[in-house]
This record gives sequence, C-alpha cells and structure tokens, in this order.
Amino acid sequence: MSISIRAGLVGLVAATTLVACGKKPEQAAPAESAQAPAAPAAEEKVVNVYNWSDYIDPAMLEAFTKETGIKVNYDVFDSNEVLQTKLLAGNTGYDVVVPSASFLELQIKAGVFQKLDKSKLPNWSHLDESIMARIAKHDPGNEYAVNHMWGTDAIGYNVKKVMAIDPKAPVDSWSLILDPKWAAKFKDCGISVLDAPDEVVGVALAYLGKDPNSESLDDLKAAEDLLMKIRPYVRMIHSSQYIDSLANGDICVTLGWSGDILQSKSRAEEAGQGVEIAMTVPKEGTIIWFDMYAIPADAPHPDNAHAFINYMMKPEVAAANSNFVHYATANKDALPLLDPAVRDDPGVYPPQAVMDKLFPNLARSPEYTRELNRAWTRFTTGK
Ligand code: N2P
Repeated sequence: MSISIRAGLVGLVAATTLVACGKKPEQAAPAESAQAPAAPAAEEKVVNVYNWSDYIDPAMLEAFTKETGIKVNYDVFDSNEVLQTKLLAGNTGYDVVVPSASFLELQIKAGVFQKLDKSKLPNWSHLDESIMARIAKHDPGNEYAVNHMWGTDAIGYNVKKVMAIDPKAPVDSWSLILDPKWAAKFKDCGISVLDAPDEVVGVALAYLGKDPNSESLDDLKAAEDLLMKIRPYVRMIHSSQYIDSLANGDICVTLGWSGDILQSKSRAEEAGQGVEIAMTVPKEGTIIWFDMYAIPADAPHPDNAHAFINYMMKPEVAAANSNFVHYATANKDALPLLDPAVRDDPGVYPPQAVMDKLFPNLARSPEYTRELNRAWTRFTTGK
C-alpha cells in the first residue's frame, strides 16, 4: 500500500485572520563551484497531498503511484480555515493543497502559492473553459490553480424521520433548518450544520433576502441573530462527521455539501438498514463553490505536485473521482465517462434553472472575516 492517511480530522474552526505571512519561498542558492553546475537533483519519489476528507477515489491514488512510482502521503482536512492557518504559517511540507476558490484568492495575494508550470500539465486541455473562466475571477488567468471538484451547499434529510414528524415539512427550503419553528421540530432527531462560517452565514443571508456576500456588519448581525435562534436545536456543527451520522440515523437534517449528502445516501443504501436519505437544493438558492489544486510556494516536491495534478486531470481519472465522491468535475472530457446515475443526478449537475439560482462565494476582506469569525465563535459556543 503506497498511500498513508496521516492526519485525523479537524475540530472547531480556528478563527483565522488573513495576514500576509511575509514568507517568501527560499530558493536554494546554487553551490559555488568552479565546475559546470550539476543538473538539479531528481526529486525524491514522494508527493505530500492535503485534501478535503471524502473527496477522492483512493484507487486513483494507488493508480497514480503505479503509473509514476511516486508515493502519495495523503492527509485530510474539512475546513478552509484550518488549511489557511497552515498555509499562512508556511513550511507545511505539502506539495498539493485544495483550498476553495474564495479562500485561494487572498492566499494567492499573500504569496503562499507558486505559479503552475502549464508545460507540465498537458491534461489542462480537458478542462471546461467556461468553468475555468468563472474561477479566473479568483485567480486571474488561472495561473495558480486548477479545479478538483465543484459543488453546492444543500439540505440533506432522513425521509422517513422527517415525514413522520411532519409530512408538510418544507424540505425544499432553508426554512427547514433556519426557521426556529421548524428547527425545533427536528431537535430530537438531530440537526447538523457545516462548520464553515462564510457559507452558513451566506446561506442565512440569502434566506433573509440579503446579499449572501454582503460585508455589512448590520447584515452579519441579522444573520447571527437568526442563527442564534436555531442554535438550541442544532446538535452538531461539523463538516465531515455528518456523512455517517445522517446515514446511520444519528441526525435527520443537515445543512451540508452536495456530494457529501449524496455519499451519505449511498452509505445508507449500502448499510441496508432502511435509512433513506434525500438531498434538495433549496428554492431560495444556494452557494456554488470551486475547490482548487494549488502548489505551495515552498513545496518540497513541485515536479511531483505537477505530475499529481496532471494525473488527476486525465478524463478517466476525473470521472472515477466524480463517480466516487458525487461532486461535479470541471473536466469536460470526463463527462461522457461518468456513471449515468452521477451525470444525470440533478444534485451533482444541477439543471440550468437551478444553476441560475446559485450564487458564487466571494473572497471576504480580512476585516470582515475577523467579525465573521467572532460571530461564528458565539454561534458555535452558543453564547
Ligand atoms: C468534501 C467536501 C468538500 C467541499 N468532503 C468543501 N468545499
């Protein structure tokens, strides 16, 4: 087995304020020598990857090692804030990381990534240019990052439990979770929300009819007031545990990520205990986000990082990953290779009418993020 999963999952969000770390990649000075400079030493056959949990087909990691001889050390996280804290501190030891585009934008400005060498990424030709153009709003010219997967925030629910509590439950509306009258009904069977402050507050703002990317502190206060009203009914604030908890019946309603909810549905079906999970994209609209492969400026194995990213851009590899995790790929040549059940699932590839209601998640200013994180701490601690 060439893959090691090193890290445990993360817990509470570290309140992170983006500050330029001032750390520039240290270029090793060439050794002074009277002789002609030696060719650069070949990299050790290792690549250190830090990706979201439940976000890749493990068979693709093994296949990469088999094809290239490069061993993959694979660590996981479930929070942009956790990744960002590490990136800003520097010296992560990682060669490939996967921030969401809204976080990547400021991380690029803070100097934590190196530009991609596209001559080492021939599989770039398979990308859907319209998606990469959307991402270019965060990464002008797509110089620093390439899409791994994209998805949405959505509602997942246990069909039998929710219908037993109230067959009229508004499962196609954020009011299922954000209206205290409804949330109270699901307290005992269990509600979870993501530990993702910008996304949950963004959804709350949209539910309130406000701009989900608003940086108005009045709007933030309105969202916090709303979230505080449902806080007594929320059992879990976590961004990965809910996949199993929903599948095994420990919770019955979640504000989660599209593919994770669909993975939960598959796990419930596989377990054969009669738990039926459904996912809806709420009618008030929701967030669309893009998660991006990028290479830290101080990555120890940048050539291997390029080889890894290029491998993941092969259409058959991107399709295998999308089939496995139920998130959408930006690889246009992977689409014909997808399982029809995934390609035709409106939860993975929403129809145009739903796409039109999705709103982007924009980068927030450091000043706003500080206030957002303070509000989030009050929400998570319930104080
Ligand atoms: C995978 C979650 C990735 C989505 N479990 C977060 N952007």
